[in-house]
Amino acid sequence: MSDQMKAKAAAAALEEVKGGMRLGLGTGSTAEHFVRLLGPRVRAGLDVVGVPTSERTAALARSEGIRLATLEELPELDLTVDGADELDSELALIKGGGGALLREKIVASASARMIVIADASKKVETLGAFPLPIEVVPFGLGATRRAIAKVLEELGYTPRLSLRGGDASPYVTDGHHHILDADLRQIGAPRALSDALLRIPGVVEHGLFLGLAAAAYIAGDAGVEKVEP
Ligand code: ABF
Repeated sequence: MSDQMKAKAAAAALEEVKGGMRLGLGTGSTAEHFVRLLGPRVRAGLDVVGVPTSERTAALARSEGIRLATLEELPELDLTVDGADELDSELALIKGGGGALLREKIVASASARMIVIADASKKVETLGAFPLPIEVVPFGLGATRRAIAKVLEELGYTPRLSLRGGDASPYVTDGHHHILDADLRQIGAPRALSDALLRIPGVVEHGLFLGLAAAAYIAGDAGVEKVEP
C-alpha cells in the first residue's frame, strides 16, 4: 500500500521533468520509484542527465539507461527529486535514514529546485519522532559523540544517541563516515539545532534539511497532494 503511494508521489514529480534538465537523483525506496519511472521516458528519447546521491542510486540509474554526471561536471542542477523520513507543513525535513544525507544535501543545495516525494505517513506536525541522523568522521568518534550529547543537553534535549550499526561494525557512508542517530522525540527549534550541530568539529552534516524543499508531492488515500512552504 505504502509502496503504491510512494510510486504515485514519484509519478507526480515526474511531470515536472522536462527535456534538457540536469536532475539530482535521490536515494531510498521512494526515490527509486522515481528513477524507475524516469528510465522508460529516457529510453523513449527524453534527454536528461542525472547526478545520483548514492552509489545505490547510481547503479539503478545506470541499469535504467539514464545518463549520469558528477557535480564537478555539472555544478548546477535544475531539479532534485528525493524522499524524506519526515516532513512538516513548512517542508522542513528529516532525511538520512537511508544513510545518504551528505550527498543528498550537497545535491539538493546545488539544485535550483528540490522536490520531496513521500507517502502520507511521513507528514508530521513537529519533526523529531524519527531519530535525527548525524554524520561524523570516524576519527575522534568518542569525543565527537560526547560533544554532540553536551550540545543537545544544553538545548534541552534528553538525547539518546546510537551509533548506527553498533560499535562492532558501525555503518559506513558512501563518504566513509559514520552516523549517530539522535532520538530527540520533538525538535522545537530546528534551525538552532542545525547551527549548534554544525559548530561541532567532527560533525560532517546532519539530516535536518531546512529551507531546501520547494515543494512536496505527498500521496495518501485521497490522492497526491502538492505542498509548498
Ligand atoms: C532518502 O531515503 C533519505 O533521505 C531518507 O532517509 C530515505 C527515505 O526512504 P524511503 O523513501 O525508502 O522511505 O530520501
